[in-house]
Amino acid sequence: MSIWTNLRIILRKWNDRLNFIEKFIIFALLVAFLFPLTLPNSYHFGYIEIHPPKLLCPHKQFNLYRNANGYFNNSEQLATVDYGGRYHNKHCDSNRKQRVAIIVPFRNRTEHLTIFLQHMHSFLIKQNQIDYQIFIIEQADDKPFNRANLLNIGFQESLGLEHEIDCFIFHDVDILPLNIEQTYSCTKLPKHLCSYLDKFRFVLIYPTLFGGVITISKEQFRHVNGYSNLYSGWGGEDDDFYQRIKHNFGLIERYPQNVARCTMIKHGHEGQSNVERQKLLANVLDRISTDGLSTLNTTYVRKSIEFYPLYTKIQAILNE
Ligand code: NGS
Repeated sequence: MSIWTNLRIILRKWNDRLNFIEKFIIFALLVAFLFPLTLPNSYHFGYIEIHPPKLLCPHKQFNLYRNANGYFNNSEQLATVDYGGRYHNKHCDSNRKQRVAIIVPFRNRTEHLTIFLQHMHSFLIKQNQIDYQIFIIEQADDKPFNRANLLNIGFQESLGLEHEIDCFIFHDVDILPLNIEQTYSCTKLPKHLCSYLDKFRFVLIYPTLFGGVITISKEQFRHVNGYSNLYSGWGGEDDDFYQRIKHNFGLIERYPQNVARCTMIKHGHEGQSNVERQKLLANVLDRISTDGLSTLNTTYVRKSIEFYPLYTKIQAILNE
């Protein structure tokens, strides 16, 4: 007897034994189970995979040169950057071009900063997708490093200098894009860039990872009240921010694995871990409106603003 005949006998027996309500419940359970299988894989895990926007006018005349360590470094391109780390390409005046602030939290990583600036300017000018300015936000005190607090400060201070910014890229200083197709600009939802790092053999370490490099529009960032200011020391602040985004917008975006590839500059220990992070992560949603941009002014004092050829540096002293 074939499998199909066996199945028909079993189904007929069931049909005789089960009443209408039982049949309906089984049908509903089957639909509930099968429907999600028709959605893209990533959807189940809180993110949606999107294709990178097509580049508006990539630079034909420049090539991406790698130096001996494999990082991009094209001095011809670096010469086109304006003081303060601003870049505006007059030859590609599309009104769809976004004005972007690249915000980099920083302390004691001067050798990374040099590599970062050369690599990022070379990469972004070759892409020629955005008008941008690089802001280095330095924590000028000895307290535990507070990455998220510095990102909020970068948001507020950069807008104080440049009112026209409409998109933000929050960027660690030790992460560098490898693939020119990874378009650096804001898309519909907040987006995780560099999801696939060489350090982790280009595997996404967990589906809700939202650290390293992200893009978000000015309105979206204001809408979630920015990052929490309370994560002093390493870890958790990006997971907190993911929850804020998920709560307000439902999903984050990512580019596919062959596109969102980045390298991490090798270095030693991350610094002091935040032992309070699990406690904070337990009540993220209760704190959204009372911890973030709305309370930022109580958390720091601006020490200086300095303009260098490849970046603008803002120093802040944190209160706690
Ligand atoms: C998680 C951290 C995140 C961090 C991620 C990747 O465990 O803040 O590792 O870190 N979350 C908590 O500690 C709760 S990485 O290895 O890339 O430095 O971003």
